[in-house]
Amino acid sequence: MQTTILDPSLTQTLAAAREPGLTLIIGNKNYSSWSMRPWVAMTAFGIPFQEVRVLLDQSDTATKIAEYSACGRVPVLLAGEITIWDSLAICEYLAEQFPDKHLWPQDVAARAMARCVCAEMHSGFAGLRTDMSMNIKAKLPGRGRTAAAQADIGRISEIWEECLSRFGHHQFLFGDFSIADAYFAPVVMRFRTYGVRLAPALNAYCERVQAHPAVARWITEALAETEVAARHDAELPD
Ligand SMILES: N[C@@H](CCC(=O)N[C@@H](CS)C(=O)NCC(=O)O)C(=O)O
Repeated sequence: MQTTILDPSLTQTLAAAREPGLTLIIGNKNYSSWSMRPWVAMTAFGIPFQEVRVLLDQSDTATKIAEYSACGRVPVLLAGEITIWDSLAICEYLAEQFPDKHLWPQDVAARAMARCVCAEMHSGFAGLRTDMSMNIKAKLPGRGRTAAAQADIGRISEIWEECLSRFGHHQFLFGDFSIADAYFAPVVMRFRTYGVRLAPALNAYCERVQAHPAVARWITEALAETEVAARHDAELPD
């Protein structure tokens, strides 16, 4: 996989990104939880792609993202002439394009629940996202525990317990690694940064997610980043 930091003045960069094959536009690995999801899914399932990283919180971030999508957010997947600008839509597109890789669980009931928990993550947990934003490098134990974040931690624990006991056979949420685990990987990162205490079975799940080669690689690359996004490093609520 090739990584490019985009300079929009280089018009050939966009042309290169439109070459056949898949190009995933992401933000900083340290902060961009939405980027982490499809990146981890693609890496975990051995789907080849080129990576373009756009640095968040820079004066030209919006201009750079606009080169790819009017949505103004990352991740964005370029698949030839097709542009997909939302993490869940990207994961669905990949599952459809690579049916033999089984990105969703194969069992119909497990797959329905996997889609529910991803949709719940995608549209909810605003407390966790606002008050305990992803910052892989940071160590902020005990911080960010607003009532809303605490309620979200409770609901996520409930989801994980149910998935692991009903479908996961105490491995990943639905047994084999799936989009659902990629979807909750940024939550695992937050729980690590903010020192969230969990039941032993859920701690063990977090360990397994962190040890997954795709997640471990994202973490290593996040830790190696030197760029800072001021808004993401801003003071967090106690
Ligand atoms: N619902 C979108 C959310 C994407 C999103 O909010 N991305 C953030 C980065 S994690 C972003 O691009 N923010 C724009 C900015 O910070 O300038 C998705 O699932 O892809």
